[in-house]
Amino acid sequence: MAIRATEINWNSTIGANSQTSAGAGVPMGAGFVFELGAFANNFVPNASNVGSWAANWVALDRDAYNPVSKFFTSKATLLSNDLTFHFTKKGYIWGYNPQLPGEWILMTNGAWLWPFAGEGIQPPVTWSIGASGTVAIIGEINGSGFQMKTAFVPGVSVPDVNPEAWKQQYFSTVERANPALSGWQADADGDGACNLFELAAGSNPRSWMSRPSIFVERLDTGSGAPALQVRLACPQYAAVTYGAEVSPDLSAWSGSGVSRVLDTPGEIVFRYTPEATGRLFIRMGFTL
Ligand SMILES: [Ca+2]
Repeated sequence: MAIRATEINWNSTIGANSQTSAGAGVPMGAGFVFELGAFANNFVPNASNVGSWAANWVALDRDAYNPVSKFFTSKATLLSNDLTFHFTKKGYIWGYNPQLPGEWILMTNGAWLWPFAGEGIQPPVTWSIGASGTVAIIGEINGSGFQMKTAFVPGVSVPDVNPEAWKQQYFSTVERANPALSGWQADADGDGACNLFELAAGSNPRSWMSRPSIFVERLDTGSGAPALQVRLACPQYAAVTYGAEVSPDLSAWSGSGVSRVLDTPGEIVFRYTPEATGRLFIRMGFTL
């Protein structure tokens, strides 16, 4: 069988300073994710249609920004020139941070047309944002004192997560065959949060310094007993179903009386409102 593949090396410049919309005082740091992809349905992104980007976005590869060496670099394999990745269509690199919702940069270049993934293995191509001709659709690039600077785009969702692509980002092929390390219930970095929890919360499953940010609170509603709520900072991926349950004894759990009360960008809150007597525990759960 003929092999159809082309490799795309895509990267930013190692060691280059990059910033968030807040400027030099808030450099691009841990949690930023860069995706190489294209927009389906002949969608052309611009600053006026940011609300529709995620729905039309098809990611081919994904890499976490390295805040120490200050760059991202990855190698994508293009297997076919379907309509979205047709060789007449442009490629884009989209950077965002699930833990800093709204900080976005989208970059492209007139030379970034999808290479031909035809018969035989084609020579690799390199798409570097430091190359001449690279432009930012939103955010800024190659400015004074920075290579990339995100813009603040409020109130719109980030691209959804693909669970298998997420695993590939953090686990090698050998590691993905080892459920004790890469299984959804496993805790690869030993920080107490299983891999599924880390995916749901947008944290890094291979770094104990990156943990889901979750809090349980008693809330005085002004009438009756205080309500109990659980609050998670997370990107609200559509691929993940977020839920919560309460229990009087950590044995019998029920979702009755629990509702999702507040969706602000980057946060999910579940609240139990019936008057509680005695002890009550609340937990959040995730399914794919
Ligand atoms: Ca973990």
